[in-house]
Amino acid sequence: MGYKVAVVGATGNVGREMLEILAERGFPADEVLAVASRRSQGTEVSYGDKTLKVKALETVDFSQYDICLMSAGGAISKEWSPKIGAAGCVVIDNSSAWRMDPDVPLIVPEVNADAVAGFAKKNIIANPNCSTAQLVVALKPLHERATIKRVVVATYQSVSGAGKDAMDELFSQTRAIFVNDPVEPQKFPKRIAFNLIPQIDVFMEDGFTKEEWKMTAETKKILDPKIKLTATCVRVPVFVSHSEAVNIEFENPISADEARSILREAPGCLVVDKHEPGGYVTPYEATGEDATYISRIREDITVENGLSMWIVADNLRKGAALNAVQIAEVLVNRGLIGDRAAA
Ligand code: 11C
Repeated sequence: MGYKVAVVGATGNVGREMLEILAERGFPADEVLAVASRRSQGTEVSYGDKTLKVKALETVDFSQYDICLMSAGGAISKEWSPKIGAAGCVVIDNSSAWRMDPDVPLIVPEVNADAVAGFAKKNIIANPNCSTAQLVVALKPLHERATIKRVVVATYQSVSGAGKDAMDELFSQTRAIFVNDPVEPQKFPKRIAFNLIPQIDVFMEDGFTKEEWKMTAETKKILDPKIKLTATCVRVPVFVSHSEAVNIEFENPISADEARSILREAPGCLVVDKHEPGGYVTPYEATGEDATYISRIREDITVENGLSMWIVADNLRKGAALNAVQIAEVLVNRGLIGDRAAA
């Protein structure tokens, strides 16, 4: 017998991916319910080779479900996750609403699966920001070997991180430029087609953007509060997959060869690092894949114990939906939730 799973935000970029990944990985579900806003009620979404009709959030009795994968934005999550959790259904939330709550574990299974044990206080588990998830998957094994002191990262983030409308905006602006139509930025603060934008999310008082702050705060919570991290987050005209140029300073010596062999063995990581044209992974190749790809690993001789590298992953999968499903698998595999069907 399996579990009863609700996917809230089922019509969005990440929600659709959650349904696909649940089916793809054969998650032991007896029932999967697609949920979204009243506006989307009745819309059809795919779950493997099945088609599900979307139900409106307000009409669902969550006491009948074991797990709720939620990707409906921060405001909906703030209102609904506590209610769903109180009904006995464990929420795995993809928004930023709960990530910094000390009673809510923030989990990347390859990095801190054991921290999931704290979920029962609120019945909520948080999924990190996509740029953080892929970064910590690669940092964790290196931190274990040589202890990371400081990370400097520049991101190259695809438009899918900003939702379906943002993907449409890149498409329509690109088309408009080709046919000589006027280009009006809507979702993004400036033109995104054939351009890039050094702002993701709102500005904070110190001049960093919230996306940059999230990378620092979430890395500390997931991996180690002692790690110093500074980020510059940039939106690029790529549809799917985020890339990161990362410079890492360690307490202890670590060579590029050692880092390569550690990362080759590390869960979730795939090293593609040939010193020849094309011997690295680009966002196009990472799209639709589960791995966090690491390329261009090299020693940084400008600091003691420094490495630089290039990290790419599908932001809708490892950065969101896949990570959420992996957390659900941790709950199931560790016997941390009961299945309603068997009760
Ligand atoms: C982006 N990383 O690419 C963002 C999307 O905190 O979950 C995810 C925002 C978040 O725009």
